[in-house]
Amino acid sequence: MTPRLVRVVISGALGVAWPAAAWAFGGSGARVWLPESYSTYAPAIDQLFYVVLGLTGGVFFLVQGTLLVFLLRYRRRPGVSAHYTHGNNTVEIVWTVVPALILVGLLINSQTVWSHVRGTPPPHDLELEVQGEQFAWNIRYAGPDGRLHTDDDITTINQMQLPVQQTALVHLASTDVIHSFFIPQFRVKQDAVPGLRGRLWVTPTREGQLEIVCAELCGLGHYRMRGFLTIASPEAFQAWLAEQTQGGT
Ligand SMILES: [Cu+2]
Repeated sequence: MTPRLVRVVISGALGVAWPAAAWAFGGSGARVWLPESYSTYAPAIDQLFYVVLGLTGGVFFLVQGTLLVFLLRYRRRPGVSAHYTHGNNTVEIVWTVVPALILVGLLINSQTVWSHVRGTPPPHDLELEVQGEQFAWNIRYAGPDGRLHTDDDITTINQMQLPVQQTALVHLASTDVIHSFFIPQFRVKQDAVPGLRGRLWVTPTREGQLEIVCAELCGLGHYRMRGFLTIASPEAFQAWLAEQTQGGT
């Protein structure tokens, strides 16, 4: 196999990979994997995902391209005998050190994102509890006293509302089996485990209507365990909450 053929194979692989990547991650409308983002930390998580995907995708094409080149170049041919080679120390050091550095970089990057999303929550504007139950989401807001689990709590079933640009602290619980509280647009997915209290926070970045999904097979009615989330202006949220107070407890 000639060096020219090697170049053709590599540029061919890149020629396929590059437009595919541009289509998948580029401009508006060409969204194939991740749904639109609605939380302050979603862009950082997405960026990390795309960096890891780009690196592993690049390595994939590089390895497969090299495999193809070697298959063609060192195929059995009449009159050409195989020869023994022990390897190359320089190449081995390079392909060990470079991935190690990339992994350390990814570790630092992902740890930074992780500690922001799952570390100490920032000061919150409101606090609520989400309790999974076969097969519904019980939502509990603190009443006028600002504390959960008191007489003036406001409770709803499968109806959640959050004010835009305000930070909500969410306590997660379950009454029966393991459920998973999943709002893809927030990039939030966390198990609600009986006997444990989970905690997460979110600051919605724009108004809209989203769905709350249970992402853990939790029984026969798992398919219908579905809640609705409205992200509204702070005024509309307060009005809704007042409405729940009057109609509820
Ligand atoms: Cu469930």
